[in-house]
Amino acid sequence: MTMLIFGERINGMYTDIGDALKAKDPKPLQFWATKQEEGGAHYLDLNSGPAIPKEERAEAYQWMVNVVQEVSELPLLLDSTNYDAIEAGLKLCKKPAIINSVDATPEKMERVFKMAADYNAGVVGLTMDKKGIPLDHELRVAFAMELVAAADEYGLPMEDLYIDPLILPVNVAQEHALQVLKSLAQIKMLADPAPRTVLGLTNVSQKSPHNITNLLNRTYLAMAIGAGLDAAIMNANDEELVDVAATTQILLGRSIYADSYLNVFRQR
Ligand code: THG
Repeated sequence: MTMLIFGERINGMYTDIGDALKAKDPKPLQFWATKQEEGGAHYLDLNSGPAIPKEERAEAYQWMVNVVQEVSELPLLLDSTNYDAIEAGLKLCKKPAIINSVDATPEKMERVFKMAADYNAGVVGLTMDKKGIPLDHELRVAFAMELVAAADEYGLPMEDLYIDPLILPVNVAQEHALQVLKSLAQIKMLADPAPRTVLGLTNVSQKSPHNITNLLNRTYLAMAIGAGLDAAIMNANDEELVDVAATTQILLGRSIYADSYLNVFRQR
């Protein structure tokens, strides 16, 4: 199974998308849906961000799902903390989607895992609870174990559970980067078959100077895949980042080497 690329760009934190959501202008969302698909994305993450007030989120979310599906056949990650908005979106998804995300709080896990069963969706499980994100990998892995147990209880197959040990910006939370790598390795040993793993990769370089953000993303992606990362919410239009993903698959023996392996990966 090749490394999965989840395109991050349809997110209201980007001003073009935030403005488009407020104006109900489909063009920027459709532009980025097509562009990320061309870059190599396997799924598209949809996050309305802070642009839309809470009471309008479900309707806005349905609009996002519809306009993106008009131009792209890619499956979607519904990225929201508002589960009514996610459920509204799930009703419209043409392909099995992934709910992004749930933390290890029992009430939330009940709602989300039941919803996943009802709509044949996958789930991203965050290794945190209402008290926040732990530093130590032991605590992250303990939350991962709770997510695995709940998925099992509600009948979600391990291949549909994506555990996210939560990478934070290295400029303000440097010590987390190594703990996340250790967590990835241990999460892959929690169950057989193992749950999948995912990160919001670009978090690592957030608010670092622009001349080093690409380098941070590319280097951390290679390290994380080496440790056990199966999927990343990432910039699908950084060609060298996508090439790093392809190269890891060669060096880990998951794709067969040919001098032209980059072209093979890009055309797949
Ligand atoms: N885990 C899960 N889901 C997530 C995240 C995660 N969803 C949201 C986020 N984190 C992943 N998506 C992004 C999208 C953009 C950026 C970071 C993560 C980002 N962008 C640029 C920046 O700030 O430097 C540009 C922003 C701008 O232009 O305004 O950082 O961790 N499950």
